[in-house]
Amino acid sequence: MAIDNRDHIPNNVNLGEKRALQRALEHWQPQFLDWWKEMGPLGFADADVYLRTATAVDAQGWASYGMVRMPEYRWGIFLADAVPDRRIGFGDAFGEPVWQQVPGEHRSALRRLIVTQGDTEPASVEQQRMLGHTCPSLYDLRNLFQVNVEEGRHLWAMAYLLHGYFGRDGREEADELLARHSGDLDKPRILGTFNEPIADWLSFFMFTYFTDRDGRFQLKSLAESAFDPLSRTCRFMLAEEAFHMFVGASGITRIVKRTLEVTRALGSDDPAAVRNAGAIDLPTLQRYINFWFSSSLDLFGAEISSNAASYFASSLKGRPDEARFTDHLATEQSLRVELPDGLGGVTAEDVPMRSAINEVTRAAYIRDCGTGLGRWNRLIGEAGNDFRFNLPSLRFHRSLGVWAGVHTDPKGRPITDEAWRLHQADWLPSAEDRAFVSGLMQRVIEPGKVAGWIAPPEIGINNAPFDYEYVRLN
Ligand code: BYC
Repeated sequence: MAIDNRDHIPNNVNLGEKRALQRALEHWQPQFLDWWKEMGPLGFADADVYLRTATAVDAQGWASYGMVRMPEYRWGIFLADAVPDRRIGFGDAFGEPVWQQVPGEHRSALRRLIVTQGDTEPASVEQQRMLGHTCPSLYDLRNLFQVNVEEGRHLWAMAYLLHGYFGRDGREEADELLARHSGDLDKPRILGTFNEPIADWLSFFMFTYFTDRDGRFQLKSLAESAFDPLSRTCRFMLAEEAFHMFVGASGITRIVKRTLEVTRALGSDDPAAVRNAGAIDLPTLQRYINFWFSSSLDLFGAEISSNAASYFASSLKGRPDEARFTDHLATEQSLRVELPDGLGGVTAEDVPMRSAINEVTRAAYIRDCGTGLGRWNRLIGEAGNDFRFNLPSLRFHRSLGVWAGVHTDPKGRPITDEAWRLHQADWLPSAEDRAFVSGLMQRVIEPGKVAGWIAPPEIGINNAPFDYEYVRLN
């Protein structure tokens, strides 16, 4: 179904014929806009930004580009086309027709999943609120804003489900999505990573590489859901999400390139010399990787999780790309999961597959994270440098699950508290690293110019050149 952009709320869900729902969402819309004004990008409400907006969900229509002021962005409700005769792909209801309404017995679990997903979207906009003031180029500024407006749209996607399928509790939860705030001591966002500050662009690129990728895998798992409206909305969100990860992957690639250029010019990769020359040394990049990767690993939940087992059993949340698995009931298999042995070592346990679903999803995520590192390491190798990035062990620096509170080195070897205190600054960004990175963040807004710590992109947006005026600051 085509998107009707003349509607007050653009949508392809026939909103005009669902009067009560339309009224409820029209009531929520000004609250959303107030939230955007208060918590969205600070100071750019009047800027014209070269943004893509969805005008249809098919391959041609979903990316229309033009100059838009962010508060006038057409946030709407877009579901991927329904799959005819779609059947439930996993869990106890495997093979049955998917649901168009929420079964009473699954109502609260499903609402919890939708709220948790929805909570991350505005959280990320809040985390990135100040970044516009230190953008390395107009191209990057535009990409930040594209990511922000789309996270706002993903919030709309979840608010629609809450309003449309969960009655009064859903409306209250949709209000709460605008009331919690990232890092707020009294009303923080639900998941840990979304309360971490994103104070500099290096963190932004790491976040879009590692944390948005968690989003990709969670959305893939929710796209498998028996609740068809959730599945359809997640499938469309995944199309938008790809760009966010491109921003992260290409951003880090450009930083690495610039560091290698500086290293070549200096004839040295001494971190202090690289820093003096205004680039980010590779060991600092590794520490940022360690931080954002380990924080994002927590987002998959505990290794052994009765929540995950019951989501799977109830066909609410599957595994990413469920069709690739052979056994969709997952009642017979088990997965070997590593645990601390309580004596400073590592042991392993066979866990029934349904209870280990978070671990299966985390493993798929870790494999996917490796692709960017492979590319960056190739660039480093081609520059004749011996340094290589590594993903730390999944035991390293965890705040959630069986490894929470157990100190290990990046290889996952348990270490004493004393050794942790001694080496922490070698493995995670220190206050000094953060101060250095923050010192590099100077705003560059001349078309075609870029900050000294990052290389320009190879191509622009939608075939426009790099020196296109992607943002007009009015
Ligand atoms: N921090 O059995 P457990 C994205 C809670 S990112 C704090 O271990 P479960 C995006 C958990 O809620 C994707 N609390 O795990 C990216 C539970 O609480 P309740 C977001 C945490 O339930 C960038 C308790 O601990 N989407 O889209 O199997 C920009 C025990 O849970 C954390 C989703 O997450 C944490 N890290 O799985 C913008 C999908 N982890 O219920 C957007 C929806 C867990 O006992 N969420 N807890 O009060 C889920 O599927 C699951 O809630 C989780 C946790 C995967 C997060």
